[in-house]
Amino acid sequence: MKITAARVIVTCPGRNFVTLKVETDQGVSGIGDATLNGREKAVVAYLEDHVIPSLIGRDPSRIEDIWQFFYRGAYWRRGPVTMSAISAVDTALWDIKAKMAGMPLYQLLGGKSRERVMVYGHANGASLEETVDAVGQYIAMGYKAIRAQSGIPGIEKAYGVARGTLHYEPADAALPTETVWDTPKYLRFAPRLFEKLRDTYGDEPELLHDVHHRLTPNEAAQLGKALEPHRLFWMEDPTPAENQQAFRLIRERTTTPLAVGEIFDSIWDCKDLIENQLIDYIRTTVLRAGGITHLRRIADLASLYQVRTGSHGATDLSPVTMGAAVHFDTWVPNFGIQEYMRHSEETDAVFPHDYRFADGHMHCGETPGHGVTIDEELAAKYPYRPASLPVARLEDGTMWSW
Ligand code: GCO
Ligand code: MG
Repeated sequence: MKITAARVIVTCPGRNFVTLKVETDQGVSGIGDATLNGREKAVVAYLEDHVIPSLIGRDPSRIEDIWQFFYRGAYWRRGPVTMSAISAVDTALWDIKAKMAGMPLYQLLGGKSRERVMVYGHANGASLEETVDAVGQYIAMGYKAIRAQSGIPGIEKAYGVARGTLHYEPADAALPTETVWDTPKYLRFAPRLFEKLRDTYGDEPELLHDVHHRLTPNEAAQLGKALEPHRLFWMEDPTPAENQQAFRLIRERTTTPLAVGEIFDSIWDCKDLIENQLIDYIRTTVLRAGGITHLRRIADLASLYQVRTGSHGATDLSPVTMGAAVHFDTWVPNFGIQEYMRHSEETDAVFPHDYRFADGHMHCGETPGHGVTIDEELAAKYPYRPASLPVARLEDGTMWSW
């Protein structure tokens, strides 16, 4: 069996997506997601100039060897551009292998560990009251787990809050939007939000919150402690994780569960956090962390330390990632939860898929492969539009983590 062609499809049905399509001499093809929000063209160039020429003519069934060729063989290892490209190749090859076997992807991985996959949705509002209402709407839609982000009095454009009724979409302008951040205002406000949510909806709904790398380890510990009475499912990205040991300072001071990893691209980014049991959930994805092949290694390492998975699933990850992720989640023994932000109708039409939401859970479907395809004719109707993620500054002008 041989790979005869591979090409990159860029489309913008409301937001940009980069998809790799791999074709074979057996008439079977597979697709992988290579979208890197705000840096899409860098991955397109990496794939077209440095990956595809070496892919043509290879045997697509040799998934592991191809992974090693592009990772170990590249000399310049890791980084989001390289790893998003490798992930797309890997996802497309697993899709092909599963189609050749006539099996849904989860079967190839080892079969079902569960019947359905719990997901969490994003509720947000411009004020505390609006956010409380938004959480109620998610409960009414059947969600068992909800992430709550709210506008903060005195802070303009807080992270995670949609403008108008749109789905939250941070890449909102060609050049980065400048936002302002104020930690003391946030630390005073956030515990009040979760107190109100528990008062309103009781103990049952799982509540999550994303700090988006804004706090120092000590501030994060303060927040974690203040949130303990409200029993969060997790507090996400409380501090930047370049220094993995920073999490020890948080861990020693609070029992609020910690989740990290949406920007990690290899097992090395997770190693100290997992081995030292500094986190509860690892958020690496099929898309960013080297595809199914590498994500499986991360999950296996995590399982040794009772760390569970909680893969990133924002709208900048295409339905191709969501499809592959739901198969992975259906198999992985140490599954925790899956993030699920709904895509726009335009996006769902470009990427017909088999996964299905029902009663707060996702079902992966039984179609051979990962169950997601691309309508190339429709995709061509939505040309690429430059869009960047915002940046953040403190009120005095200091650049801060967004
Ligand atoms: C999340 C994330 C996203 C990111 C986005 C960046 O937890 O879903 O933090 O909202 O900001 O994926 O591209
Ligand atoms: Mg996040």
